[in-house]
Amino acid sequence: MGFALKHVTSADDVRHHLQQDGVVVIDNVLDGDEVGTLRALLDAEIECDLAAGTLFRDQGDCNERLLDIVCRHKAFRDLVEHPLSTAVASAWLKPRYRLSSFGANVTAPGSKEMFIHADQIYVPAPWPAYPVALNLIWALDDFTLERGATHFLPGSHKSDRGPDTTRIYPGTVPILCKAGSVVAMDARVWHHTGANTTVDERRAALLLYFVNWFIIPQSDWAAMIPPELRDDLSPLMLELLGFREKASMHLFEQFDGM
Ligand SMILES: O=C(O)CCC(=O)C(=O)O
Repeated sequence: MGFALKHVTSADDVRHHLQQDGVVVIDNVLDGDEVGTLRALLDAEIECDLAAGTLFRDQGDCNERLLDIVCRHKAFRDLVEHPLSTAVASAWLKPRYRLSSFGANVTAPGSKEMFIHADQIYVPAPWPAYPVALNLIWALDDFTLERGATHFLPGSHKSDRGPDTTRIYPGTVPILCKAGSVVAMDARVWHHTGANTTVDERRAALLLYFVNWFIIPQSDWAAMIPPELRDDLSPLMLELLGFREKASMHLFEQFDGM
C-alpha cells in the first residue's frame, strides 16, 4: 500500500505525526480572506522586485523567490507569531527556538523540478537523533501536482544525513493540499518543489523556517531589521529574531537536571 499523507485540523498531534512521518498537513489554518490578503501582498512585493530588476528567479528561471518577507509587511510577521506556528515550533524544537528565515517561493508555468535536499543540509552528518529545525510551508494556492506541489520521500526523516542532491530518488510523493493549509516538515525530510506544468497557474508558498536556539539563523536579522521596525516588534518576535539574547551562558540553567 502507498504512503497516505496525514491531514489534521489543529496543532495538537502535529509532534506525533512529525515523529511518525516527518510531514503532516494542518488544513484550514487561514480562511479565504486571509489567504487573499497575503496573496495580494505577495504579488505586490514580487511586482516591486520585478520593477526594480531585483526579482530572484530559479528552477529554469521561472520560479519567483523572495528571500525575506519579515521586513516587508506586518501580515507576514503575524504568521511567525501565529498560534499554529508557536504551538508547533515550541512542541518540536525544545526547549526554545529561533526564526532562521522566512521567504516565499512561487512556481510559475515552466518552473522545473527543484533538486532534492533536506533543509538541515548544513548540519554535519551523522545528524543527531532529535529534531533541530522545522519548516512550516504556508500554502497560498492549492498545491496540485500540475502546479508543482512540494514532493517528499517518505521515511527519509529517519535518515542521519541528507540526500545526494544530484540523484533522482524513486518513491517521492506530492504533498497535495488546499490554499490556507500549512505543511509542517521536519528539516531532516528529503524533499523538493515539483515542476509547474500548467499553462497559466502559479503556486505560492511562504516558507517559515525555525531552528533550535543553538543554530545560527540563515538570515542576519540584526543587519536586516531597521531600528524603526525593531521598536515595533513584540517581545516574542524580538526573542525569535535573537534580539533578546546575545549570549548563551545564562541559558545553561535550563539544563539543570537533564
Ligand atoms: O516551495 C517548495 O515547494 C519547497 C521549497 C524548498 O524546498 C526550498 O526552498 O528549500
